[in-house]
Amino acid sequence: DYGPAPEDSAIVRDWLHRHEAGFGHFIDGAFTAPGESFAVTDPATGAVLAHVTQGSVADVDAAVTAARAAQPGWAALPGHDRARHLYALARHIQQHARFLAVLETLDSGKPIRESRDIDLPLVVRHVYHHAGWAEILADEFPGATPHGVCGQVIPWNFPLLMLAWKVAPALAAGNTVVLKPAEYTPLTALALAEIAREAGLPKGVLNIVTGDGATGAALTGHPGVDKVAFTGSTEVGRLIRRQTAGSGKALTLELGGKSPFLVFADADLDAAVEGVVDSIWFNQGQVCCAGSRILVAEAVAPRFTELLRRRMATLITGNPLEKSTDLGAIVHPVQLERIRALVDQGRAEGAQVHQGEAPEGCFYPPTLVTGVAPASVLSTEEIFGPVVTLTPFRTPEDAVTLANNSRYGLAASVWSENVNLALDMAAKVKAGVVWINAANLFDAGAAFGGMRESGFGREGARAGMAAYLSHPAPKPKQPEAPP
Ligand code: TXE
Repeated sequence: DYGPAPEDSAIVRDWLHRHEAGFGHFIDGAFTAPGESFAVTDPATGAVLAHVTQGSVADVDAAVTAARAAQPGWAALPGHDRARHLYALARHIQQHARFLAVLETLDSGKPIRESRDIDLPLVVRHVYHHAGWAEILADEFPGATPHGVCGQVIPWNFPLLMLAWKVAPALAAGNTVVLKPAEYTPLTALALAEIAREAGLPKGVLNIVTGDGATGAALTGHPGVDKVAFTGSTEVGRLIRRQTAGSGKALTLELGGKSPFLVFADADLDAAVEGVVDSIWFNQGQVCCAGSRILVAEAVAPRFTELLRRRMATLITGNPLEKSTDLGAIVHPVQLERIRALVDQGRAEGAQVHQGEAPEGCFYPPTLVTGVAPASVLSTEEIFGPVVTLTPFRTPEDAVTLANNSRYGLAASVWSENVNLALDMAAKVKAGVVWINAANLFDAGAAFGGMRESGFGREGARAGMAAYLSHPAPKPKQPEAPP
């Protein structure tokens, strides 16, 4: 039950109205005066929501200085005291969850159903989970110490959830943080800064600097940052790897994907169709681990394609604030153009494009593409939109070859009623995460991360905690690094 959305929207409108003069950064427990700024828009309507400061090198430096000053005191707190702060933060986020969900939907274009029922609950769960880690850290990682100051740069597809994934373990471990949200979607991070202050988080422990890629580069390159954590494009991940090489900074990268979705002949096809919906048509396909390549057993390919096309036709694309909406707006016109250009190129290469409906504006319909060659652009490029390819395979060996024919290795989904086959596939497909008869399941207690050009390092669970700590020898095992 969603309750009266207009009430929640009114709270968001009031909040935006209060900040009409623009947002500064959140540094050392206080907001700075707004500086040179850029507009943040609602992609569904094009309306300007707020003005946000473009972070300068000096702004980043002030934030890192604050984080450095706060770090020894934060790390010196007994684990249960850091836990107490994180429990308080989680409770305060819960209290503001409806406000944050509406704000997230306005800023990113994602359907309210997703921000309320998926993003926000996962955010809260993540903070609670890591509060628990803070309590048991000394026992679980004897001799380990925090890195110091973490510089974290996050993308726009799950603005608040990516913040929680990065901030919660960093703080639990005794690090302090400077985080830069994506330029398209900085608003929930700023709201969270207010909430952290309200929850009594000590000043300087969490700092938020807004801005674009230049601000991000100033942060990841800052000599006062000990650990860099980045989620975003493979291109920028590569730049950051070069920038930090030899600096002694710890680094984790969560980058792009082109994840296979394997449907075997004995699979529950109706369930697999719902799996596709949750996989590629979730968040308009702007999901790093989206199952963007369906590989389906030849024997059931015609029937599966038909079921999928029928289901696709029922999906509603439109106003993200409507609770019946399945696909909201694409985050930004630049991304919309990118999706369009890739699909046009695929069409020119001879692919058949089947589409649902979408309104005018920054929207893109759910799209199924058949007849794609394995080397074609639609089979290989991360589209980051609601576009999925479908390719039949003959044997399980063919399926593995097709699945692994990618420079990425983030996630995979295997559908079969034969558990031996499913487990065999899970071992053979090169992916950091493999779901069986499921897709896009996330939990703070399960590690997430990629191999190959999808990056390295894990977030969540024990491995995610370990990434925020310096360990006495032996060193934690590093997953396969990208070239
Ligand atoms: O990503 P960027 P963009 C993929 C997806 C998408 C494409 C482009 O395919 O279509 O990338 O999106 C900051 N140093 N993904 O251009 O540029 C930037 O300000 C430090 C997949 O928006 O990687 C933002 O905060 N930081 C992905 C963040 O990096 C820099 C999620 C991500 O932006 C920087 C997003 C620099 N030199 C896009 N340049 C996923 N895997 O989830 C930019 N940034």
